[in-house]
Amino acid sequence: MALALPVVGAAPDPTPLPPRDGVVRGACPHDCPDTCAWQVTVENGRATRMSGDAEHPFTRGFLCTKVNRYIERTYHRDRLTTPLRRVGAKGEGKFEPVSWDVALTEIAARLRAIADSVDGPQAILPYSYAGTMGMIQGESMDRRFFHALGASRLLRTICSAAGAAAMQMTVGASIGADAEGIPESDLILIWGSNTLTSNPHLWPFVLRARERGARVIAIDPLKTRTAAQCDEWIAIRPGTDAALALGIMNVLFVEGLEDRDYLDRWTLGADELRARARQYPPERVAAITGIPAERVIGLAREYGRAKAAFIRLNYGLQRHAGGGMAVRTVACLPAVTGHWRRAGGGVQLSTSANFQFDRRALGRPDLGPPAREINMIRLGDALTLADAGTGGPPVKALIVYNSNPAVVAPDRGAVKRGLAREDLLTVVLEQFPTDTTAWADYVLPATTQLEHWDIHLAYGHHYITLNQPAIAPLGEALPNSEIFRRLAKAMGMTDPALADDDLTMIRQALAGAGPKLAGITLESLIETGWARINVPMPYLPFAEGGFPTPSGKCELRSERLAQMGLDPLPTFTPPDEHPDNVPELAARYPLTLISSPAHQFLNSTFVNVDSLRRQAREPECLLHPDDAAPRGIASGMRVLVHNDRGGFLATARVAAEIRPGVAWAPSLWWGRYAIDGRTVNETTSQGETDMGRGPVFYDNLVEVEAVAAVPSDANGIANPATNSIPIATPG
Ligand SMILES: Nc1nc2c(c(=O)[nH]1)N[C@H]1C(S)=C(S)[C@@H](COP(=O)(O)OP(=O)(O)OC[C@H]3O[C@@H](n4cnc5c(=O)[nH]c(N)nc54)[C@H](O)[C@@H]3O)O[C@H]1N2
Ligand SMILES: Nc1nc2c(c(=O)[nH]1)N[C@H]1C(S)=C(S)[C@@H](COP(=O)(O)OP(=O)(O)OC[C@H]3O[C@@H](n4cnc5c(=O)[nH]c(N)nc54)[C@H](O)[C@@H]3O)O[C@H]1N2
Ligand code: SF4
Ligand SMILES: [Mo]
Repeated sequence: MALALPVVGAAPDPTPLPPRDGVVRGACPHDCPDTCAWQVTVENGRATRMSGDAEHPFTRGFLCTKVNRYIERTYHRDRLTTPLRRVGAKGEGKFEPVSWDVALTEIAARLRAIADSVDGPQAILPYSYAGTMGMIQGESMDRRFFHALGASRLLRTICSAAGAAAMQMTVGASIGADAEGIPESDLILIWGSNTLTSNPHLWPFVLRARERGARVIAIDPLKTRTAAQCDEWIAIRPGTDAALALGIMNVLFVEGLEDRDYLDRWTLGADELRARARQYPPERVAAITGIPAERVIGLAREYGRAKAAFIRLNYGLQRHAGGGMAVRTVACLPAVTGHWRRAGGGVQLSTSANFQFDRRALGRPDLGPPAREINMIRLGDALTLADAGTGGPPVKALIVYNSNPAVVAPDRGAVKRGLAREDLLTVVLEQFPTDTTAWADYVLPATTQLEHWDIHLAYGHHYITLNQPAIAPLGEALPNSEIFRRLAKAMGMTDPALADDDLTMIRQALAGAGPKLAGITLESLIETGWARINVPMPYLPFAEGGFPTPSGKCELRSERLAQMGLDPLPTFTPPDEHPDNVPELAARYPLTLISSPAHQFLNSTFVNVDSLRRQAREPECLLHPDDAAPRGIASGMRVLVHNDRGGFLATARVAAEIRPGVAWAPSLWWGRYAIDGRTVNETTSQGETDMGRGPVFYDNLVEVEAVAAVPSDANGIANPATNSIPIATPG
């Protein structure tokens, strides 16, 4: 098998076992709350069928639209199967195959030269996110390597940072209500989430509750496929959720619908919150949110009278300047009504903090000196500013894995200018040629989840899952962990922690784990495939307080936020790009662009899978008829979506499935498959949220115009016009 290829030194074999025919258990690696347990049928060493584990209480026997195509993706004609070295110009995407030995020896020499130069090792920047959520292929040997090297540390904020910080400040951690309690709910609020697309395995629980009489309400500027299935769609103005939650509290307190006992016993700052909520009467809330005052009152009554309301809070409302405060404010609601007391009640944003892996043992931050931190959503600045935007050395080498920053990072124009730098060494570990690999100096072929070991937490349920490799790596592909082991060796790094194999690291992650993982071992997981972590069923995390905050209570008032210079109480923070803040900008760019996931893609993953891309058709922009008519736009017309940061072409769809004043571009298309090579992140900013330094993807004003014909930017990755934009060359 491929692991027996010429190696740099003698790295340990990371995957004893496969290939083996039969049914192999695994875990879906994708960044999705459902973390499905899957079963792969292998015949003659080839994966032939995949299905969701029917016995898994959350997977319930099905996989989603995208991952049903995982075999097609794995054996895709474009799979990278050998290391590549650039031969063409930067961004041209022209490479020659080289051996692992040559690739790693050359990369090691260049990294060593940078580390030994005046810039030092902090001029090396790792860039990764959640291409795989696996603890081993996502945050183990890679982290050890960069820590030992003394490279810059990446703040991995691009998805959940604002919400995670908000939950930490309010309930103490990324812990939430148990989705398996939902059938006990009498009211379900799907708040800023398109469940049927991005969390589909939650839906059967919602349907159970509904059969038993629950009402289901979506709060979303967009009538998503999920909102269309709900009993009611509340079309909130983007970025105004905190005001709605405060308006609900206003009514709850005025009408005596709060749970005084819960507030007295398990919260901090209830009186101050009551006073704050007084400032948000329904009329004011209506003016901010665009939701009629009677509906705010009605919703508050329904919520207050429900016995166990479940709020499925997700990331949509968090991708605005006030996103942290919005999440925090909504997360206060079940403490006001005491819904945490009952199964099916409470809020769920994430359950991830229950998975107490020994992350220090995995990532070994102690292997190297402390280093500067670079926020991943400011990659454009990091690559184009002489001090990387941090006051330190310029970035001279970028090592990308588990991510596709040329598509997913905001302010794509700045990112592309950075990637175009002749003096930047870019190494990309990938399964496929992407917009990002096109800019690489070296591309290293990575295995898929069918080809390597891993262990997975979940952020939407309470089951841990082991992934066993089902087939041998294709071609010369290697797991990320093995690539970093070999690179460390090639650089002459000798710490024994840099040689641990994957199964050893799985054991380390579990050996030092917290009590919620006690008793779960590699061996037990090989036996069972997955296991419920040590929480009761259903899990009522805060039925009797027990908040992991400094006070042990739900912090309606947060002293920590006060110390950070933020309002210690829930408050409404308008979007950065709100007409009140930036009237001149809003006059030129009056529409708020939301670029949330397309049903067929997972962020930028799966865009290259033909069957899924065909279903998604082409980049689209949805507009309300009231916005389309004055612009002379009809369905099917080509439009330019743009602002001062950039623009992209899309095909218009006009329907009353969106709030007027809002536009939707289902995401994330790659430049190479887009109409004009440009994609939605040309328009988004490198701005940061109030908490957690997260992205503000949907805090984004644009204009949409009908266009006759626009010059094509061929593949959008090698456009001479964009490549030649001068940059502030570091150094
Ligand atoms: N099919 C598919 N599944 C995915 C993903 C994918 O790309 N495709 N991505 C995965 C990842 S990485 C993540 S983080 C999760 C994301 O999961 P979710 O956060 O549930 O993301 P979406 O499903 O897009 O839902 C976000 C919704 O928020 C709405 N929204 C936008 N702004 C606001 C606002 O200000 N207020 C309110 N109330 N709503 C707002 C959007 O219109 C959208 O419908 O999904 C994961 N699952
Ligand atoms: N405008 C806009 N931008 C967004 C968002 C949005 O809603 N709107 N969503 C944001 C969110 S929530 C997120 S989480 C980020 C997601 O950003 P990313 O984490 O970058 O996610 P993907 O686009 O799925 O890219 C993951 C890449 O990793 C590769 N990969 C998968 N497994 C492996 C592996 O084992 N090894 C290696 N080396 N590579 C692997 C895949 O082939 C894929 O190209 O995007 C963000 N960007
Ligand atoms: S992407 Fe989500 S829903 Fe689809 S198979 Fe993976 S974990 Fe399940
Ligand atoms: Mo995400």
